[in-house]
Amino acid sequence: MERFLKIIVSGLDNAGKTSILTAMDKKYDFEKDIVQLKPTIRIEYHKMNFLTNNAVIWDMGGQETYRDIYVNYQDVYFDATDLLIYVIDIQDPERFDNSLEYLNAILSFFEKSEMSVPIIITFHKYDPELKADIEILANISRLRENILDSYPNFNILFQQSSIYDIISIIQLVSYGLSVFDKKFFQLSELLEYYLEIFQSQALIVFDRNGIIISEYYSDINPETYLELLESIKEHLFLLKRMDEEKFEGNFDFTSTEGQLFSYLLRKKINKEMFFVSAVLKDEQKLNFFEKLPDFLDDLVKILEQLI
Ligand SMILES: Nc1nc2c(ncn2[C@@H]2O[C@H](COP(=O)(O)OP(=O)(O)O)[C@@H](O)[C@H]2O)c(=O)[nH]1
Ligand SMILES: [Mg+2]
Repeated sequence: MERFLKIIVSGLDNAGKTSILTAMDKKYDFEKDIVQLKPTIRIEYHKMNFLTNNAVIWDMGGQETYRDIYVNYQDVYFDATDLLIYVIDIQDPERFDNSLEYLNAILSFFEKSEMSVPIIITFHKYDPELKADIEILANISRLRENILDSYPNFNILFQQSSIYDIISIIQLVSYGLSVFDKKFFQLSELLEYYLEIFQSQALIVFDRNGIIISEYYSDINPETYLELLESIKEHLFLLKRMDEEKFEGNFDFTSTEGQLFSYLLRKKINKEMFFVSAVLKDEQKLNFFEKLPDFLDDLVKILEQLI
């Protein structure tokens, strides 16, 4: 039987929940369903496939009336939750307390019901131009510490996201799904190890839908990072096309700046298609191709267990 994972996206109204899901819909062609439960209650469902899992994502309204309903009928809404993604608008400090209260209502229910639900808290609207904003960064670390202190028994991952930073949205999806299988950690370790060996800036493994299964980046300065984002976006577009056109083979090209060289490789394992993207400096090319077969061998060993 097919198993559907239940993922809940929650947070105050205006936090950006629907925008995050809309950004994902566009990228991954999610199927969308809207269920009108009562005139006042409208929940949007987004369905997606990831490797062997199917997930249903619930977009929970965040207005006060909704919040009251969810809190009063917690078992109806939060029962059997596999993952909670909680969205906090990092540009709205006046509502931090309000948001923490709502988070507390949900987590208290999980605690009371003895549900160990993994949680991802994303500090959203962390737009690219805010990456060096001292106040925003201070608020993020304050909220983070506050939440970690308050809920020592929960497994909480923190993230920053913005709809103007598509990679952060992709990361949110990947982190969300990686919560479900420990092998994703092995994969991440493998990428970290080979990033060093290749002396590369980024190593990313995508599934056939362009969802990042795992990724690793080196410490890079913001300018390089932006350049990297551009080239990866190109990659994502390309691999989608490669899939559509049943194109056979690999792609390699140099980024516009001529500094970084990105390589995209398609790998079929059993019946599943994967894509590997590596971004590195031109002078590391030879070294990369020399060590690539070892990397692919190790990679296949882990991916085989995931499908
Ligand atoms: N600056 C910025 N605005 C955002 C971002 N995500 C959403 N918004 C804006 O925030 C507002 C509320 O978004 P919405 O998705 O409707 O929030 P929801 O009530 O949580 O579903 C809208 O005006 C969005 O355009 C973001 O990453 N950065
Ligand atoms: Mg909404």
